[in-house]
Amino acid sequence: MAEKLILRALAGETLPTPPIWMMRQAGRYLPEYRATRAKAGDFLSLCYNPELAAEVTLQPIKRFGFDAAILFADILLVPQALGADLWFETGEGPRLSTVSRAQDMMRLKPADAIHEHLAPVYQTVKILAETLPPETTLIGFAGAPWTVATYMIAGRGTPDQGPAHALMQGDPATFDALIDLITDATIAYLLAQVAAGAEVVKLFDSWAGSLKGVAFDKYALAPTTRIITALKAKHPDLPVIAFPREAGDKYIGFARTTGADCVATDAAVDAEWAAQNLQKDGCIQGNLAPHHMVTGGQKLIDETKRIVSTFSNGPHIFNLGHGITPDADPKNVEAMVKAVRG
Ligand code: 1CP
Repeated sequence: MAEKLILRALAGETLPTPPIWMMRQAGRYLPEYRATRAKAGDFLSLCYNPELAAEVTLQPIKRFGFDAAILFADILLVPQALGADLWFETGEGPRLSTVSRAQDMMRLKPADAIHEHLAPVYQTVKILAETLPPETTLIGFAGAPWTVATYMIAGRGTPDQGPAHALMQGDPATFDALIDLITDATIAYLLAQVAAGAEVVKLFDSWAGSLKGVAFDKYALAPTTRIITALKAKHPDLPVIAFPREAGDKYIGFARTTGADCVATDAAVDAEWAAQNLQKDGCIQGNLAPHHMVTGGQKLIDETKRIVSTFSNGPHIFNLGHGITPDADPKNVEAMVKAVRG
């Protein structure tokens, strides 16, 4: 049987204390991250520098003793590997060349052409697999096709994913071709991460909540199912975590339908409800609201303990409901870890 706590929880075991890691655990709230990023030059140079990317991946493990390390990279490296331009505007966020009509698709590369561009990421995974403490699980990841498509279509983050919805309605053939291309590229990318040493993979569908009804089934459920089916055909025992953020009622049955071993729940999901409706299908990850990492105090301790106790009758990985923010205080992270581990 697997010794690592995260692998045990993902295999369905109810543990006396849930294992813990944190979305965006390597990031700007840590002074040591900012120092290494400065050494690399900028964020993208850091992503493509295997030694430094491995270093920042390990920083939160050394500081907090988390049970999992998540590869330091970004979901937008896949569009870049497919041929999109990608840059980060300081203080604003990512910018990409856009896909808004059939001709834009013709400028993109085929899915199996991504590996040369992404080779440094696989090298980061390899370094991590060789250097992580034996009790720490290595998580690889990718963005889910819908979420990646929203950035490729709009060329940036959008509050309502308007441009992506417009393309879905206005030119469904181009939209479907883009989703298919990203799906194929994601399968190839995650298989390469697993070959390099990733033990678990996570699919981030950060904007799944803006897909309603049939669109959710077609563009969140179906691509995720296709990816997980392809991964498990080659690696039947590979655990997969799916994060259909803000999916609401659509969380019900998501793991069963897609084949995911675990669903990550956002902070809007009531833990009591999730324990009743979701945990019977497998492991739950989540779901402390990230603002507690900024505000701290007794509320942080009480909320942490409430979540741990609510999920204590089934398999659970403690995490935030979304990424930790740059204004978070590392002392609050320490307090959270202590509250989980008792
Ligand atoms: O200035 C900096 O140093 C860049 C900030 C930053 C970081 C630390 C970005 C830009 N990406 C990352 C790393 C990152 N991104 C990881 C690494 C591992 C870890 O968690 O420690 C992961 C897993 C991601 C995933 C990611 N990138 C998502 C999905 C998860 C989520 O937060 O919803 C998304 C949507 C992105 C896109 C992205 N990259 C960066 C930003 C600021 C954004 C959001 C852009 C937007 O919508 O406006």
